[in-house]
Amino acid sequence: MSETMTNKLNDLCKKDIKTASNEELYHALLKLVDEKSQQQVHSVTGRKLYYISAEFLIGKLLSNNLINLGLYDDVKEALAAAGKSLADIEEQEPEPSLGNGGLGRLAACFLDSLATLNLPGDGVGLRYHCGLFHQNFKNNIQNETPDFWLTDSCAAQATDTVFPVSLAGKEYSARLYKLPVTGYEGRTNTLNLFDLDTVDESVIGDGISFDKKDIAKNLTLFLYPDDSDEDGRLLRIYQQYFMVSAGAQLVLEECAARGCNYHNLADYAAIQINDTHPSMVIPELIRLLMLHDIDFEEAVQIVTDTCAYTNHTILAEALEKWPRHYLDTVVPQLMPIIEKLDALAKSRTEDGSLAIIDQNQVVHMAHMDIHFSHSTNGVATLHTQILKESELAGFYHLYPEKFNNKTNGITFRRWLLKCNPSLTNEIESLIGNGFKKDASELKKLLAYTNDQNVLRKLSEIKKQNKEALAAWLLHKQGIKVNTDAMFTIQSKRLHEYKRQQLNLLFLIHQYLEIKAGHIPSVPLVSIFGAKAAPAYIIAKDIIHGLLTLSQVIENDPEVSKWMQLVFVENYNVSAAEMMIPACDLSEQISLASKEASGTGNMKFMLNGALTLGTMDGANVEISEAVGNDNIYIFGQSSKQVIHRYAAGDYCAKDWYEADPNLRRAIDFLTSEKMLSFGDEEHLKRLQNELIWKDWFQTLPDFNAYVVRKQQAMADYAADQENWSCRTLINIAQAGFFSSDRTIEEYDNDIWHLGK
Ligand code: OAK
Repeated sequence: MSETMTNKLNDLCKKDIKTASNEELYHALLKLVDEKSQQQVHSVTGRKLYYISAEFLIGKLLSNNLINLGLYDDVKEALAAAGKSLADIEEQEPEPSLGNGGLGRLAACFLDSLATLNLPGDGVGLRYHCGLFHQNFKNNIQNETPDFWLTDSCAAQATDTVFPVSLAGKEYSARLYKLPVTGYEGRTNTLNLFDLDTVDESVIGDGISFDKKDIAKNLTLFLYPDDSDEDGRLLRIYQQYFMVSAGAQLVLEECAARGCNYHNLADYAAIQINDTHPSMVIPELIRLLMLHDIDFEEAVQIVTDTCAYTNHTILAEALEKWPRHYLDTVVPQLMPIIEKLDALAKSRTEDGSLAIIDQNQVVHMAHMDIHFSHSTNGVATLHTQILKESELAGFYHLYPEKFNNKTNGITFRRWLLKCNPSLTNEIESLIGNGFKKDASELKKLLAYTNDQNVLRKLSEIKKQNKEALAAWLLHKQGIKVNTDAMFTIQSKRLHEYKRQQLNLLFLIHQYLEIKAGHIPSVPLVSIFGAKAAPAYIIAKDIIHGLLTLSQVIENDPEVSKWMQLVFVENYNVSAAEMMIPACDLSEQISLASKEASGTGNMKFMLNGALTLGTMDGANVEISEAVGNDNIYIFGQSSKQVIHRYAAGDYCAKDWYEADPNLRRAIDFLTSEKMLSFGDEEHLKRLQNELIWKDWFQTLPDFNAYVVRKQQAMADYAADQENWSCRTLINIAQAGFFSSDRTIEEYDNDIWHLGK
C-alpha cells in the first residue's frame, strides 16, 4: 500500500518526494485530500441542515482529513520511508482562526459527526481574516495581535457565487467560500463561509485596533470585535446580518435548485441557530419569502417550521439584546418585520417579559428565536432544567413542547484518534476498532479494570504524553517541566464564572504551605490555557495574577521543586491537542449553574484524566457516568448558588474575614513578592474584586476546593495502579459524550435529515 501511496505522492508533487520540500509535500497532500473528499460528495435528497454559527473552531485540517478519509497510515508510512515527517509537514498549515471557545468548537465537532453519520448538513459562517486575535505575554500581561491565518494554501476556496446584502442602506456583495468537511468513512459536506472582497487587512493599526466605521474594509477582519463602544456593537450587527442574509439566500437558492417552491421550504431545509448571533435569519428569511409573494402569516409559519434555536449560556450579558436604534441604522429593511413579529408575540401572551421589543425599545434576540422557531434546546441536562425553571420559565410555560435537551458531545476522531494515537492503539488492541464509529463500545474496557498489564500500559501512555507536552513547552516557550509531577490543566476561555481565580488562590495557598514547611504529597505542574476578551479588564488581571505567581514560584527553588505554574501562550485547538492527552487532573471548576455544558471536560475524560469539578453543566452527567469514586466533586450545588443570588445577601468580605487561609491567599496578591514581578494596579484591582464583589462566589468554594484537590494529589501519590484503574473507568464511560450521539439526537428529535 505504501508503495502505491509513494507513487501517488510523487505524481502530485511532480518529483520524487525524497527531494520535495515540506511546503511542496503539504500542497501535494492538500490535493490528495481534495481528490478523495470529492469522491465522497453525495447529492442531497430530502431535508438538509444548515448550521449557522458565528464561530467554527475547526482546528488544523490536514491530519484530521487524512484520518477521516482512511489515508493517514499510508501517507505517514510513505513519508517516513522517504525520510519525511507528517508532523513537520503539518507545521506548514496555519490553524484556522474562525472561533473562540466552546460554541465554536462544538460547531466543528458537529460538522464532523454529520459527515461521519452520512447526514446532509453544511455549516454557514463568516470568513474572518484575523479570527479572534493572537495572544502573547509581555511583562505578565496579555497582548493582542492580529492572527493572519489566511494564506494562499488555505483550504477554503473562493467561488463565483455572490449574494447582495444591504447594510445601512448600502449594497455589498457577499462572496461564498467553500471548505470541504470530510466524515470518517462517511460523506463530504461543506462549510460555507462568506466574505467581502473589499476587506483590507492593512487598515489594522496598533495591536488589533482599526477604524470600526469603515465597514467595506473591516467587516470580516475579526471575530467578536471589541464591543465596549457603540461602533464596535454596531459592527457586530453588521457582521451578523451579513452572515444571515447571505446564508438565507444560499439556503433558498440551493433548495429551489432541488425543486422547493418556498412554500414547502421546511421539507428541504432545517436551520439551526447557534446561540443568538444568527437570530436575524428569522426576520431575514421572512423578508425574502415575502419577496417571493408569500404573505406574512405563511412566511412566519414556514420559518418557524424551518428554524430551531440552541441556547449556550445563561449569563445575562451574553444573551444578546440590541437597542432598537442600532437595528434601525444597520438593518432598516428588517425593522417592519421585527415589529410585526413583536406584535404577534405580544398577542400570544400577557407577559410583557416575553416581548421581542421591550418598553425601553431594546430588541431581545433570544425571544425572537423562541417565539419563531419550533425548538429551543439547552446543551446539558442541568442547563436545560435551569432554562425551563428559571431563565426562560415564562417561555417554557407558553411553549412546553418546544423545549428539549441535547447534551453536548465531542468528535472522537479529533479528540482521541488524532490527538492520542498511543491510547487509540491500546484501546483498539483490547476491544477492536468498533468504538471509532460506535463510541458506546468503549464500555468493553470495563473488563480490564483488574488487569495490571493494561493499567500499567495506561500509565506509560500518560507518561509519554506528558513527555511530549514537556518537549513542546520547551520548544514553544522555553519552559522545562517535571514530567514526574502530577499535571493539572485548566484550559478554556478566561472568564470569572469559569473561576481561573479559584485555581490561582489554591496555588497561592499551596505556595504558602510549602514555605511553611508543609510538603505536598506529590509535585504539581499546573497548566493554564486561556484568552481573555481584550476589553475584559478583570479577566486580564487574573492572567496577570497567574503569570506573576508563576515567576514568584520559578524564582524560589525551595518551592519550584514542588510546584510549577505554566501558562500556555495563544491557546488554540493545536495546543489543546497537545495538552489534553497529558493531563492527570482536569479542572472544571465553574460556579455551579453557570457553565452551560463544557466540552473540554469530555475531552479530558476521554483521554484518561480524572475530573476535579463542581456539579455544573455536563460535569453532572460525567459524575453520573463514572460514579462518585472516579471523580472529585466539590463546592456549592447549583440550587445553593441560585438561592444565594436570589437572597441577594452574599458578602465576599465576610468570607474573607472568616477564613484565615483565604485571607492569607488574597492578601498575598499584593505582597512584596508578587509586586516584585507584577504590577500593583492589576493585582490590587483583582484583590479588591475578590474582597468586595466576587460575583461568581469564588470564596465560598475555596475551602472545599483545597481539600478536594489535595485529596486527589494524595490519591495520585499513594496508588498509581488505582489511579490508572479510575482513568480506565473514565475512558470506558466516555462513549455517551461522543458528538455522534448528540447529532443522532438532534436528527431524531429536531431535524429529520434526508427525509
Ligand atoms: C459564546 C458566545 C456567546 C454565547 C455562548 C458562547 C459559548 O461559547 N458558550 C459555550 O458553549 C459551549 C457549547 O455548548 C458550552 O459547552 C459552554 O458551557 C458554553 O460556555
